[in-house]
Amino acid sequence: MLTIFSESHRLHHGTELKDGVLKPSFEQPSRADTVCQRVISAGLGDIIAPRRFDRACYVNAHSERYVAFLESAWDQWTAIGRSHDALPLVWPVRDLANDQVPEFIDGKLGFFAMDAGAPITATTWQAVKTSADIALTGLALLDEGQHSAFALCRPPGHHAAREYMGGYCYLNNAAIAAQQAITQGARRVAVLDVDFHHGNGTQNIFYDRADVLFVSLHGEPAVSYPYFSGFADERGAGAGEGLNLNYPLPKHTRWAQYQAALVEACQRLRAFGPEVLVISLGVDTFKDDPISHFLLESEDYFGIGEAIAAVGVPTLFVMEGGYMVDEIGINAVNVLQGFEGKTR
Ligand code: Q9C
Ligand code: ZN
Repeated sequence: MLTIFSESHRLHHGTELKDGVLKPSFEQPSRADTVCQRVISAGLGDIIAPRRFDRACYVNAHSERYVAFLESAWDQWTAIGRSHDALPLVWPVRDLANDQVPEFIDGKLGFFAMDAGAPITATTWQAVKTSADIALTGLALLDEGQHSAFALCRPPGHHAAREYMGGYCYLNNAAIAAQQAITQGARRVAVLDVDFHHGNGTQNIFYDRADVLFVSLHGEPAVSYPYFSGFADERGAGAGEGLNLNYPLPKHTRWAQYQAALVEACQRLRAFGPEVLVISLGVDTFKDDPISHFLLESEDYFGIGEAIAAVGVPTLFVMEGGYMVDEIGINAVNVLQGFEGKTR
């Protein structure tokens, strides 16, 4: 399997609130480098650079005004003399929600964000754009006849919705690739999200769509970020009714319980008859992940790849979460090798 990777991801590293204190984010550059090293040491296949794509490829999954905001936020932030990471501090909750984009940057940051977990630095946009281009390059490889590809994206994408960033995510790399497949003529595309956290952004983007099935396995919202989405009764709307499937799982979920949900999810994916399958590949379901609470072991990740292979569709793997442990490389590559038929 080919891997698409760029060292440009190192242009992004920011801060986040942890226990009320601003600290370096768990979402660190070393993550992607660890996974890349494992791709090499496991002999997964060649590593190639991303191609460049036009910003028009990000619009459709996202709105024009949101992409324009991401491109210009740092300049607006520094124009008034600020130099630390740009972070939002006020949000349009429930009764305050309307469609007016504020003029001032503090208002814009809140309007286009779900939380303070997506800091913007001077070089964030360059890393974010390259991450989306990595996913789009992976999709192009499938078009060119590859049965699978690994988009080693960083920053991740699945919390980014049509019009907001959050949870370390800016552009939704998996959704952009899925949308590109549709734009290029695919009639049905499916996205399976196995990151520990609910893929609220991908759900938001495709919620009313009949041509994209979204399926997510994740920690139950009562005790897991992002807390306000990922319930089993969120099943899609309008033409997309029944085409959004959430599998919330309890704290301390182990492989047997996870596998049962995954196998059912994969049957639903297969029944939909997609021409392309996009996987939001997070490995923060691991027992030692510092911000999550499932208990998967490294060898279980072969089983995730095996279940995905049973769907029997050309598959693009897009890297999402997995934090601060040496095993993220082993676990991510175990999924890819499990997909290729290696079981131990
Ligand atoms: N103390 C992804 O895995 N913070 N995003 C949760 C941790 C945000 C995770 C609280 C987690 C976002 C792509
Ligand atoms: Zn996650």
